[in-house]
Amino acid sequence: MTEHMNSSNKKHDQLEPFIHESEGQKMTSNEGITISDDENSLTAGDRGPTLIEDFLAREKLAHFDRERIPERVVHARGYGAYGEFQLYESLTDITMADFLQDPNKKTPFFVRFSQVVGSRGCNETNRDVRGFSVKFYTDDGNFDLVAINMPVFFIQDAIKFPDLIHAVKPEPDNEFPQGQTAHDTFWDFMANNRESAHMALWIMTGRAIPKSFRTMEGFGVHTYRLINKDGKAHFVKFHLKPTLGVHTLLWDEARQLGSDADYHRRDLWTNIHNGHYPEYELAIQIIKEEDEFSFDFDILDPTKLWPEEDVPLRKIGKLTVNRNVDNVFAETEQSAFHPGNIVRGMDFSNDPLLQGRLFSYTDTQQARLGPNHQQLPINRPVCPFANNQRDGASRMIIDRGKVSYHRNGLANNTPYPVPGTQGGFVTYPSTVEGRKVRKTAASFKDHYSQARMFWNSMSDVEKQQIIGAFCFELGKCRPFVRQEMVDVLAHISRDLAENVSKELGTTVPDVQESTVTKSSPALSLTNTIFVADTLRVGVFLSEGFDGPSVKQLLATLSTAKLQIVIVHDKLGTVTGTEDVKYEVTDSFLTGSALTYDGVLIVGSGNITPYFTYEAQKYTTAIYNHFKPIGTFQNGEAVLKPLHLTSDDGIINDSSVNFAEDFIQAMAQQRFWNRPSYLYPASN
Ligand code: HDD
Repeated sequence: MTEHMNSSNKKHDQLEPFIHESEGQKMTSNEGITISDDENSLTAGDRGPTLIEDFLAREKLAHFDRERIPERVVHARGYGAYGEFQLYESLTDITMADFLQDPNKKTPFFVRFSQVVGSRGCNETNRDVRGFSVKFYTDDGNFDLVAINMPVFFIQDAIKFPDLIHAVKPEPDNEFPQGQTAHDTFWDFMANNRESAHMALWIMTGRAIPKSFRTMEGFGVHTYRLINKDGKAHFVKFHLKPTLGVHTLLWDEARQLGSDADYHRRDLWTNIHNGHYPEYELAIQIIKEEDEFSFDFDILDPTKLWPEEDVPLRKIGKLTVNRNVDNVFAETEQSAFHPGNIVRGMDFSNDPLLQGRLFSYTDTQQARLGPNHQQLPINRPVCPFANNQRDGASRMIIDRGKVSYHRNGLANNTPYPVPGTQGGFVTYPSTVEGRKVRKTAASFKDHYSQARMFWNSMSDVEKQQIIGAFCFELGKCRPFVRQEMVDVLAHISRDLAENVSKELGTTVPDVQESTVTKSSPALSLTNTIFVADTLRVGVFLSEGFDGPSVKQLLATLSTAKLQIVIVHDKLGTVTGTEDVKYEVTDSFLTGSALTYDGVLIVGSGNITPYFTYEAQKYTTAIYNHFKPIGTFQNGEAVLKPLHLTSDDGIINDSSVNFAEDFIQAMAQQRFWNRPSYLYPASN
């Protein structure tokens, strides 16, 4: 039994026999031969050559030589975990999907978060779209929601995907930059493929530099269908909404935090390990089939979103991520997702990007993992499976019996197909008509209206961030490419193009900007959820602090679900009056100001000059990144000499409800009224 064992979870039960413990065992070869010496090769004489007959050394080295498999062609860097999904209310009205019927049923899932561009070892705080793939192990087969953290995509047709990825990957002649979009070929692609205008804005927001996987939304992007038992279909889009809200880094923060390449996986693993289980609500938007043409965009176009104000979200259940993997290679690296993995009660739409994906994912898994990848423990369905497919590399199951064909008499014509009326998967009989053509539908040709709606929906701070991001990204490109992209921006918003041009030395062409005035408030992160749960408070504790009052304060903060990080001059313990002691989590040397969501400076009678110097350095960084600062007892003495120009988000203990006020400030997370240097032209 592993520490994860939970007998009510079918996936955990299924994995258990595959879990292999080496601890406490005698050492053997893979063939089971007991090894007596694992440090010395077999040689001819003490100082002689190694003998080829040394089957133990050969086996060990040859296996090592094959430890790596090809990384994913995109989304190579990723991190996964397990969880359980539970429905809020039955969806029988719109789908037959087994896992969407019974609110009492828990469906296990595996989730993998990823970055699109970088290689397996790239930096996790790079600006990039994030993948959010979920494999639901339903009782009726696997459903994969292969989502990203943005609701739209760069291109409309899958045939362009290789071009997009060639443009965004490191440039082939010199192979840099790694895992980033700030280079010529990417922006040259964006400027010359105008359908990407909407996505260009999304990737310049904070969403492309998420604060953590725990505070990231997921979007299925495409239009799918859900089908009920009467055969009635609805168009749907899938959303995953984090219960902590959507929170992002600032660009400057992302760059500094990048000194820890594992920033996001460390956060996810640690929070799951500590029992702070990330949660996401699964939601759908529904459009009736008869309303397919009622919108000013084509619902099959993946560069368009369905404004939530027009097509409301229906929250249908919750995903709780509650178990780390035992082995990243076996589980996360070998996981294989595919948007074509749908279950009875679902179907695709004609979205040309989705249609192309339906080919590409199985194909890539064959190349990366081989023809039997569905049999790997991580990918196996938890329901029974049987068919006449046989053999191939690394087959894991042992197929008993002579018969591997359909129709047969020898096995009583089994395995047998099940009619749609009795539980078999049936394709929705949508109508298809038309001549074979290679062309973009006229309804796919408006590239600027939703981009403009998105721009209109941003708060001033978000607009500043977008402008700043364009200044950085295009600033890394040659002047020709900068100008190409400013031309695109001018079609969306002249104001945006002018602000970016101010910094880049480009000129704004005289083109008609979009005249769309509509905005969608749901798109602005000012309207996300703000809670204190799991936020990290760096508590700067100096030796000799007032024991009882600090103890009481920190207990209150913990009750509000804040995570306390004790920071001190050095590791070990820090002791206050009445012998109150705390174990130090971070010293000023091992910690990093930007990993705290806020700070609490606790003074004492004997603050050391080193404490003052470091606490001030940290606090300045916290202040410049708009985060809350609390001072307790004479912590004020550390803060005062900094002469901070705004006291917005700075709470001192003269406040009657200090603890509550500080908790509330933590929940608010950023105080934008402070002087802003988000991009050079902003002042
Ligand atoms: Fe893709 C991986 C999401 C368009 C081809 N994609 C991949 C992953 C995610 C997405 C989350 C990581 C899967 C994992 O964790 O293992 N991709 C998307 C979304 C798209 C999209 C939301 C558009 C809305 N993708 C897209 C197109 C193609 C691909 C148009 C090709 C025609 N994607 C792939 C791939 C990958 C992949 C090459 C690489 C590794 C893998 O599939 O398993 O097949």
